[in-house]
Amino acid sequence: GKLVIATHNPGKLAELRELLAPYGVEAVSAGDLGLGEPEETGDTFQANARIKAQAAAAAAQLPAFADDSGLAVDALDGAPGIYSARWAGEGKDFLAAMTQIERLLQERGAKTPELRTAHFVSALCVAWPDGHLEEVEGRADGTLVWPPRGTAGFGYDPVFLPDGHGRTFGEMTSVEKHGLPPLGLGLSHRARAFMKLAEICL
Ligand code: ITT
Repeated sequence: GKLVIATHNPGKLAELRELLAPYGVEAVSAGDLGLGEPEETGDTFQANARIKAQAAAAAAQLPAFADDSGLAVDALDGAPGIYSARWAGEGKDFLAAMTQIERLLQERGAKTPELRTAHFVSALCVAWPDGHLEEVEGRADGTLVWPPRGTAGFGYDPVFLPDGHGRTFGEMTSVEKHGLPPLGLGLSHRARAFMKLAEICL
């Protein structure tokens, strides 16, 4: 059937399309449908994913798939967290957001990898027009490097070195970042969440 991908983030959209590709669903983006962006008033990733999926499902009268995600830095008490997009400001200046994180880490004397741990979270929600919901969450653990490395991916990818790997997400192809079988057991937060969702409803 047809599915709305309820995101206006091009990097996310590309990854979600790739993840969905093997399942033969016809995916149309919120942008293509001219859907607006609901206010993300939730205080968790899951709550915001639900807000986005339900708004798109109601507006399009189709099942809708949303991702709410972000980077949580341990030494910064989990910031930027659900505010990861907003930290980059209206201009989507992720270099500025990464520089700000680094400045705060330096202020806290976070020099060794053990003091620079962080994780990405992806909350995925599929909402149907009849009110049915499926919700899952995935997580990827790693450390933050400085300066940024690589130009692949989006957002905070160039500073995130996933545990057990020598390259940042910014230095990986999207296929490597997903790390799905047969290449791995799921690497990125989004791919890990997606694997759970696929088991439930794809
Ligand atoms: P939509 O709400 O339209 O989906 P958004 O960018 O506003 O787009 P979020 O509110 O979920 O989405 O913000 C998540 C931010 O966290 C996003 O802007 C990214 O910069 C960052 N982020 C999430 N997943 C990431 C990933 O895989 N790699 C790098 N950064 C990521």
